[in-house]
Amino acid sequence: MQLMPSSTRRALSNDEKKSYIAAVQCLGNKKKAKSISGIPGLQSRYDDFQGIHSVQTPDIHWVGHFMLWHRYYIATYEKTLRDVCGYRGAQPYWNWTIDNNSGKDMTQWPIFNNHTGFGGNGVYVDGENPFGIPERSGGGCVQRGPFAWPKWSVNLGPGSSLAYNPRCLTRDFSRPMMRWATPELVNWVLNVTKYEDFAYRLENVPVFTIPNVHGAGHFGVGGALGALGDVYASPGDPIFYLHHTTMDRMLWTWQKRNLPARLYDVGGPVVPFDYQNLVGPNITLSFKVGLGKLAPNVTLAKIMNLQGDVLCYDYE
Ligand SMILES: [Cu+2]
Repeated sequence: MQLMPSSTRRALSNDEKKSYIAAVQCLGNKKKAKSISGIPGLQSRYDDFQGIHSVQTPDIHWVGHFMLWHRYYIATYEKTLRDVCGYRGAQPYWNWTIDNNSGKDMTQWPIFNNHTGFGGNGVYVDGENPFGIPERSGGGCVQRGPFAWPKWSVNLGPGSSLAYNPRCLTRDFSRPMMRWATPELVNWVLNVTKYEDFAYRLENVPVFTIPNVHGAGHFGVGGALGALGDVYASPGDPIFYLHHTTMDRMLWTWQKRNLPARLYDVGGPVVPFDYQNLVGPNITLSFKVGLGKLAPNVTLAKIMNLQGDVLCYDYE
């Protein structure tokens, strides 16, 4: 598989932003982009991506291949936006450190703009907050913008449910969680020599007292009741892809700092949380990741290089 060449940068023009959002909306339209995953109940290509993430969630988080599975996932998503929906631009990333340090209220951040972004917070609703997400401020439906109901519907979840369950996109901003998105924390993740340590630092442990940049995007936006805070169903919020593209960019940044040593360095457990290898081995370059019917299975060796046999893109 060969992806179209693309370069990814922060400052998109309004037209570029709109064309990306239009392509995502197209992917969610079952008439324009009919499901091919074969997972019962799914209707659109967008559902396919959310579905395959949900199905694989127990095998692709807190493992060595977490970042590489998501790399392949996003690259395939970008390819599908191009092939199925005629998208001509690049897959954008959301550099949250810039917004986080801007001094502006989250509602003012460009990514949440109702006209050129993804719309903002959900309306405030009372609800369960089992993990004690601080200062949660929404939780209900996103009211405006391109992903407000009924222009957009989240069709799977909550949690691991794959039953067709169309409902509004929810967000539940937490400013304190978003404050984890600092350049200092990014640098801490990058400042290791082995992939295994990079991957561990990036994902860290799933608690809400130890800052990590992965959690910042998920819980700063998704909070307790928002789609993006749902480990299985989080790709129901299109911001998922911009958040994870930033982390893929971090991985490439880390690789590029010493390509001879890092282009093909992998490690970390096959089994979630098995960092001591008490249950299984570490991943190797011959370990395979897949996306069901959405793309062929590939070995990790094939997706280490952004400009190799399978992938063809770069970051600015
Ligand atoms: Cu994920």
